Amino acid sequence: MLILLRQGRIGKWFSGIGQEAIAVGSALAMNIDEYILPMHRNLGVFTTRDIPLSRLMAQWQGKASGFTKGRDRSFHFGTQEYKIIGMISHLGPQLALADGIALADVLSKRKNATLVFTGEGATSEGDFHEALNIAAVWNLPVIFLIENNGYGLSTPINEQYKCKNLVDKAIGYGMEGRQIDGNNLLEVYHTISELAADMRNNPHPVLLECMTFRMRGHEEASGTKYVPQHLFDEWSKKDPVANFEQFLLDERVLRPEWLPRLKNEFTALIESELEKAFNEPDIIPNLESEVQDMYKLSNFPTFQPSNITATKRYIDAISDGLRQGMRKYTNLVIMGQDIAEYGGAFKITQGFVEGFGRDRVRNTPICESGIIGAAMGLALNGYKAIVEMQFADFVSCGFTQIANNLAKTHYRWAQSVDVVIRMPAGAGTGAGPFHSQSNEAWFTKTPGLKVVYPAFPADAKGLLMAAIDDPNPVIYFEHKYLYRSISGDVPEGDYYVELGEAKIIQEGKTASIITYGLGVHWAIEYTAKHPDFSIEIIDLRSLQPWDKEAVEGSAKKTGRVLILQEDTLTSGFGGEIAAHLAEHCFKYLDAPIMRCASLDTAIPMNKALEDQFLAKARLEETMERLLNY
Ligand SMILES: Cc1ncc(C[n+]2csc(CCOP(=O)(O)OP(=O)(O)O)c2C)c(N)n1
Ligand SMILES: [Mg+2]
Repeated sequence: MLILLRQGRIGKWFSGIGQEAIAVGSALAMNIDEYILPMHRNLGVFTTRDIPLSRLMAQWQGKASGFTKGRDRSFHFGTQEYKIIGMISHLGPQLALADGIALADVLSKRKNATLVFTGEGATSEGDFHEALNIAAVWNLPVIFLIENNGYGLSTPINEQYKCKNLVDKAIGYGMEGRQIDGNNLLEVYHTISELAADMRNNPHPVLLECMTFRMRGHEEASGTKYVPQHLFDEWSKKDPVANFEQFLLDERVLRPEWLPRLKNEFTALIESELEKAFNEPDIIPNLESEVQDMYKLSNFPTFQPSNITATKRYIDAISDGLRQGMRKYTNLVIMGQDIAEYGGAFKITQGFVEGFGRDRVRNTPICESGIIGAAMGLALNGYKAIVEMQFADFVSCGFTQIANNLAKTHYRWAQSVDVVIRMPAGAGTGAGPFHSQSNEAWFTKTPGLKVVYPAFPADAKGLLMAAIDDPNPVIYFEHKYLYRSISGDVPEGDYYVELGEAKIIQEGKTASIITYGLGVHWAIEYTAKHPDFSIEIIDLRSLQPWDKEAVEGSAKKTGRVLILQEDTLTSGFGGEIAAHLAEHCFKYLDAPIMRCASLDTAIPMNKALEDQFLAKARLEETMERLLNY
């Protein structure tokens, strides 16, 4: 790899020279059907699992027979075929995925262990803490393997952590910890074999610190000037490959005269596999598949809506949808803070533990990132997951997992991530800056996510069931103010509303109000106050994908459009609709497209201030301007 790099024939390369025993020894010790989640230096995991070298080379060269169709580099891919789940660049988020994978094994009573790697540098990330804590609290059979190679890029360990040994942290999590010589292949192999065998029968996590050294730069371009020479001198004596070779010679497993032949065979194999990849044609960009592969294709379920309906509050319709989903999919797991016996902050899952058991209705520690990561792990290992945010505001703590892991996985390596994030959002309850946000725009601009925002009980149920059914990550907004303030007829049994379909709430001729969530109710209130105006109200219901056809149709019909959103004005979703209409419906418009949104401030707690903040305060005035233009 170093030669190829110098020849400019491959891109970035993170060398594992000096650390080979860890990747190879641990991969040999794990059963072939057990998941391994390696990091950027762990070539040995991939070769030990017998992935053809030509495919690895093709991956690094961005060729079609690699694992990501040229979309991601180096080891940033997963493969179910080889039970390897590769990292995203952010390092730490990888760890919680192992929790979810292990949980799926435990729930389906498979006696498997899961192995996840981290560098010592990434143990400073909060994700490390969250993942270990979850695994400990839930007794998950995960080996958290720290490759302590002395440096995180240029940062030596004394600038990375203060404790004497990283393995000492195991005590704090209430789990077993071991520290071993990571340069001794046999020690790695035997330790992992023993730990895995133990946890297969008696699920529990272990923290394993493997002491080693990085003999090259972080990646080749960054050099090693910051590493004192004496460290290289000392550690080169402990080279794991040379020492293992000597061991085999001493034990007479190998004969010296075999060595040249063995090495020549490997060299020839590597060269021929490399040529295969180089001879493969370059990828020809295909616009359609690039866009399409962001999501897994999903089919809207065929179903017969029941004629029997019941009047339900918005909140009860959500519970109904959840319950229905739990009945339909026995592999569906709900996770969230206080959702089990306590029933959740808003009591949406009250009674669920009695109905579905604690395995599937899981209280979690307070760790949004770790739990969303665990949800992804469940999805990788055959489950479906719903994560309840206690408040939508707290989703910022899980942002990397959503925007970088959930959202990008299908595009990167064609793995769907079947996770719904429930988001109790919105203002109107005097809850202040951190319990009131309508933060849909954080997600609508991230390709790979679907985003829905129901305004009525029936849609709340139908969109939730459709979100659960959909194999892609769906961010499901539910408005707290609507929970107990509105009721409506909701069909019993299975009920789905197609993602991406808007609804005309009322027809009109003079102007259109395009809105969603609580905005729909403001619009209805406005038109009720002005029965003499002929206003059309469109409830978007879904924001990603959104119903361009319905919105364009309404704009063409009325020629005047007001976009009403509860979110703050700047860069809100309404801006996207306005831009789209300006581009596609300009000639039909009789007035500028107007936006009515909340103030560009944080959300205040005091009722009078909150009322002033909310878009509703400016609805009359904005409509007047639109109608009089
Ligand atoms: C969240 C995040 N911050 C910073 C980086 C940049 N970065 C990539 S690898 C790395 C060092 C990682 O050190 P360590 O975890 O010890 O792994 P090693 O490279 O030594 O194997 C850094 C800082 C990143 N990829 N992600
Ligand atoms: Mg390191």
